[in-house]
Amino acid sequence: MATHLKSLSDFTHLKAYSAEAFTFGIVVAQWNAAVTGSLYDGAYQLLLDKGAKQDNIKTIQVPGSFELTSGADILLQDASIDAVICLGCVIQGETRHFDFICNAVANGITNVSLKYSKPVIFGVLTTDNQQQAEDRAGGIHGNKGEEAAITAIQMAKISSDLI
Ligand code: DLZ
Repeated sequence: MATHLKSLSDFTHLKAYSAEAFTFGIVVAQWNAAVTGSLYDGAYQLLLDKGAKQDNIKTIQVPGSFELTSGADILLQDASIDAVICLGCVIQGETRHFDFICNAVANGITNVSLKYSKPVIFGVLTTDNQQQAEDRAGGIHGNKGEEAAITAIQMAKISSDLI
């Protein structure tokens, strides 16, 4: 049964979910590695804290965020994986690269999720500058890698409840 949220910003109930029964894939972009490394540490530790087994967390690295979709596709060829977390950091530059990469990743993640009928989580920071990225990768605005991991656990649970 769906949980009634007091408000849309009330995510406290999500922290109750257990990751013990699930297998996760994590794809990490190497571009802006200091930031994506922190996102990864946050996501990985959160999965462990929620009961996931180390053997049930499969990680691959890809060159940049543009390749996160391919990485998720590769991981999901392993049918044992219940959900994939994509972690990247795209920082606004002076070229239109930013828009192309952000749009491609968002669409690509949606498509790969629908192709395999498995949750693929968008854990990609899209920021104006380096400081905003650091603030969201273990800084003053928390760690978005942890939030991505919580989302992955919730979605894996929803999937398994329905199948
Ligand atoms: C090329 C590029 C640029 C300019 N900026 C970023 C970025 O801010 N974050 C990121 O993850 N990747 C970036 N890349 C690399 C692309 O994602 C991709 O790896 C290359 O275009 C090769 O396909």
